[in-house]
Amino acid sequence: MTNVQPSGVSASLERDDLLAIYELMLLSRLLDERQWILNRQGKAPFVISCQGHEAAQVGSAYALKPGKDWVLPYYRDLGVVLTLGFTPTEVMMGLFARVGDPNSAGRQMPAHYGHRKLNIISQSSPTGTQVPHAAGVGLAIKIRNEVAGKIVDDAVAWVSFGEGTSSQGEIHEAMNLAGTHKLPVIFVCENNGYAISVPQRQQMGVEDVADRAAGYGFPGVVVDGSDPVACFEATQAAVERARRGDGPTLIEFKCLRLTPHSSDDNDRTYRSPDEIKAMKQHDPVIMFEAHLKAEEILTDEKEAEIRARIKQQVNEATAAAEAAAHPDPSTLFDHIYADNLKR
Ligand SMILES: Cc1ncc(C[n+]2csc(CCOP(=O)(O)OP(=O)(O)O)c2C)c(N)n1
Repeated sequence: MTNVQPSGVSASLERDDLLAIYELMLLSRLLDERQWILNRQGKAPFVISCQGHEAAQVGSAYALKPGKDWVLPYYRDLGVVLTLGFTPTEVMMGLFARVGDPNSAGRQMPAHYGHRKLNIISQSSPTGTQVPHAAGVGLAIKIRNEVAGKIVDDAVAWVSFGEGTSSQGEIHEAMNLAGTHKLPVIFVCENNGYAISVPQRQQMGVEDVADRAAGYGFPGVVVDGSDPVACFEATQAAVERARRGDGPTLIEFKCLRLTPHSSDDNDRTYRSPDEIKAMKQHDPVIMFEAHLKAEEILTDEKEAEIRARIKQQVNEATAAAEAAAHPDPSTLFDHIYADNLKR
C-alpha cells in the first residue's frame, strides 16, 4: 500500500485547472446546500449529500475523459457527475423527479446518477451493486473493445462506494475478477468513517480499506480526500496504469461527512457537537479556497464573482426544474422492459 501525501501542486494541473476544480467543488457545495433548503421547505423528498467529499469527487473525476471512460458513481457523487458534464438543471430535474431527469426520467429516487451520453451508469438502491457492474464493464472493455454498442479503445471503468459498502460480498467478487484478469477498473472508496450511524471501528478489522487490494493482486492507495490535487494525482496514476493494460487500482479517499447521512437522518443522536465542529475546521472547500488564495491563484474579488455566478446557476436550475413537467403516467412502464427482445 502506498500513501499519497497532500501536495497542493501537480505537474499536470495548470492554474486554470485549479480554478476549474475550485469552481466545480463550490458548485457541488452550493447545489447541495440548496437541495437541503428545498427539502426543509417540503419541496424535495430526499437529499443525500456530497458535503465533505467535494475534493475527492472533483479531483478524481477530473482525471477521467467524459464520454470515453465509463463511470459508475454512488449516491454521494454529485461532484463527480458535475465534473463529467451533468448540468445543475439536470441534477435538479432528478431531485424533483421531472421528465428532464437524465438518470431515469423521474423513475428513481434522487441521486441515482446515470447519463447515457456521458457513459454514467445508474446504480440500484442496494449499496454496492454497481461494483460488479464495473468489473463487467472492465471485462467488456478488455475482451470486446466495445461497451453498449460504443467502441471503447483504451477506456477505463471508474466505480465508487463507501467504506461500509466495502464489507459486502459483491465488492470482493468484483475485485477478485478485476485482479485476476487485470481489468481496467478503478475502484474508489470514499471513506467518511460512517455507514449511516455505524462508525468504521464497528465495520472492519483494518484501518485502511486500501489494504485489501493486496489480496486481489493490485495496488491500494490511501489519499487525503480533502486535497483535490492529491485525489487527481492518485486517480491519474490509476488511469494511466489501467490504460496501459496493467490492471486495477483501489483508491481510498479519507473524506469527511459534513452532514447527516441523509435528510432523513439526525446525526446528533450518534455524533457529538464537538466532533461535528472539529470536522468543519477541515472543510475541503474552505481549505482549497485558502490554498488558492495563498498561492495567489484566487483573490477575494474573483471568489465573489465566482460565487455570484454559481448562485445564479443554482437559482436558474431550481426554477427550471420546479417549472418542468412531471412524467406522463401513460409512460410508467417505458424503459422498464426491453422493447425488442431477440429470441
Ligand atoms: C444492501 C443494502 N444494505 C443497507 C442499505 C441501507 N443503507 C443505505 S446507505 C447505507 C450506508 C452506507 O455507508 P457507506 O458505504 O460507508 O457510504 P456513505 O453513505 O457513508 O458514504 C446503508 C446501510 C442499502 N441501501 N443496501
